[in-house]
Amino acid sequence: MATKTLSEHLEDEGRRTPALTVDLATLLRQMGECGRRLTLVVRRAALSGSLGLQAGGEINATGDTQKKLDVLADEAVLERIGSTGLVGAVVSEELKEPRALPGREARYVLCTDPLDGSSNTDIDAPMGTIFGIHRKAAAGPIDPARDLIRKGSEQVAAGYILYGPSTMMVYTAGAGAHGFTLDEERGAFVLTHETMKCPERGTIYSANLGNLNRWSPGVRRYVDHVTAPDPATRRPYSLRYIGALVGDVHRSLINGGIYFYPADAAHPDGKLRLMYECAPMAMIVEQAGGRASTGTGRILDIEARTIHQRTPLAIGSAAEVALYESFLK
Ligand code: AHM
Ligand code: MG
Repeated sequence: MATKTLSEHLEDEGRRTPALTVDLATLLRQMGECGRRLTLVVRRAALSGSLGLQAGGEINATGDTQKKLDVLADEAVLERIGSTGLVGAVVSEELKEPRALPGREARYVLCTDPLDGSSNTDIDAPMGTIFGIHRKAAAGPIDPARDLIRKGSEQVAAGYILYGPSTMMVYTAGAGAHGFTLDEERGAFVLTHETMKCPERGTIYSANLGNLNRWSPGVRRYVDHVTAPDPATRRPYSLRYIGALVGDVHRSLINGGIYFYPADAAHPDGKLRLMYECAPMAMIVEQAGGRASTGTGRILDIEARTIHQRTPLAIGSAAEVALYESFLK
């Protein structure tokens, strides 16, 4: 039976991996605490009157109507991360501008989608929290151009928390991706998926096919290909779509397969946001041996221009993402 807690694992890893500093371990532990808190918030949402839209129908930084749970999740992340004094600024899907946090020792920047897949709030379906962590180039006040507008490859850690039948936290600090399941009886995340390996191939594709007619001819030809029967290559692939990136990527990590959200007429740069959705998920999947691409280039190599910029995304099994790319050439 699995027994090692997230805290114990971080201590052990910290001794083995110099990049996993004490401060970084503190931030990862606090994100775990945040996941514990949000597990309760999400589970009790119908009972506590937290389903539905935020009063006033506010529109968040990227044009989505905020749900009550989006706001509660954002507050939980800011509170937990703020309490460490280690983070100088938080970039969040729910905040138009980066939120500066006090802390003389603040050497990190946290990018987060506090509640990803929040269209699932009211139907009791999976959702997640995504985060990526950058180290500031220098101590002192945040310099947006230098500290916030970064490449995904510069992240020092990334993770997600999946609120499903159980709550799981998966993180990487550049030495593999490790998964923990929340043991609610112990009140701790326990290591259940050490050194996760994304299968090289998979037979599931995951995308919002409602957008099919808006996709480029290359993406449509790819869909024709994976749905054409060919037993030798295990086609047709099956379609699965949770509608929460965290859930769809988690399945791809475990079972193999691909998730994609391409550009289309309504989303010329794709829908998903680079800094707090695509880059963290890309770091985790690459650390597990998978691949994350715009369709034509590596997600982690994109130079961000703005904190809320979007990018097309294809992510999952290395060979499946390479196949997708071959149709976009
Ligand atoms: P959100 O951060 O506002 O929840 O949007 C991101 C979500 C992803 O989790 C999911 O894969 C995608 O948007 C679903 O979009 P669509 O409803 O267009 O299929
Ligand atoms: Mg999201």
